[in-house]
Amino acid sequence: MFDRARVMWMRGGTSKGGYFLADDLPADAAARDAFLLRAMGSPDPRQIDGMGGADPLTSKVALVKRSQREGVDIDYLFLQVFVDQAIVSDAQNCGNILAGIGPFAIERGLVPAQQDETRVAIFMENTGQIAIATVQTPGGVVRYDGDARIDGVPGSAAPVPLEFRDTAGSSCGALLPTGNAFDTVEGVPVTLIDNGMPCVVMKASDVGITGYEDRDTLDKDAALKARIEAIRLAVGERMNLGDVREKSVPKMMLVAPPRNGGAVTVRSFIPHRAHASIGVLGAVSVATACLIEGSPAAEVASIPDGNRKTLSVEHPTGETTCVMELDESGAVTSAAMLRTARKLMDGDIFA
Ligand code: NQM
Repeated sequence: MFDRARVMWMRGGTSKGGYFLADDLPADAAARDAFLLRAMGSPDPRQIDGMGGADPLTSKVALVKRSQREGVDIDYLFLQVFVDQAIVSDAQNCGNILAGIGPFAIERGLVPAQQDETRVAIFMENTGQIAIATVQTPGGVVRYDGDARIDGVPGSAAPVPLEFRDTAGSSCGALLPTGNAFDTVEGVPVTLIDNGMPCVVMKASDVGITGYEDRDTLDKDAALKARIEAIRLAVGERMNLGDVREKSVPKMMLVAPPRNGGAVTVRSFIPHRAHASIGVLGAVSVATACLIEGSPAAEVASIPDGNRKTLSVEHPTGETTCVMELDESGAVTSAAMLRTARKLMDGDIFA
């Protein structure tokens, strides 16, 4: 039985998880997933017998290997280990865990560190797209401390800017899988959108909340959760995601007008727990929905002029800024976001 593997535990953005070299885990997916469930302590709401933090945001895994692709350094596969179900899913990507991939790849010797900073081109296997991460490497060593701050994480750390190109239709095949600015599902106008993360974007007021609630209040709202889960299950096929009962996508995004000078306020469900802040590609997808004429999000958003837009997405613990580049037709061609990461431990994990 496979019962031990080398791992680095890292915070990536506002998430946390185990970073493995792909070769350090079994190639057989069933054996790999059985090991990861044991390692995280799933299924168990407290994950008491494993390393998971009893929260989907801290029950995450990255598998990393050197890429054979032209112009790409690293292949990254993200796995969501469900907390209270025996499920390990590769059906979604994760832009927060992505923030630790460059530092991890350099630390493990897969990418040579440059003098001041090192640019790492990362192929995101879950969605078949590329992200560029820039890692601080003064003197050829990864630097974790610094002055960059992201809401949802105390203190400051070295910046890890992430840039995404061509993320439209990452999992759904098209930015708007139904071709519509909105569809009405279970009586609620929703935009079905995928600009890096499949999302269902609706006005918070259309499902009976303000959109300014805190995470705990949302997590206790069983009626709201049941209502948005009914919408989620109804749109899986329409978003080309199939039966989504045992998938962590699409994410449910409830938007309201900004309150702190930003572009929009969001409360997201990922999909069964409220997010403490917002996912990276989730934020890109919501920001993109705000730019779609006639969408529910456009009704509440406050959007600056110009083809380069800095959009602050307000969330329960602050805001996340997305810098979006648009072409002449108004389509988003790239998105950039600032994240940070921190190495927490390096060693062996047992199952
Ligand atoms: O949307 C949580 C997170 C995420 C995903 C989730 C993410 C992204 O905050 O790119 O980062 O939506 O499950 O880690």
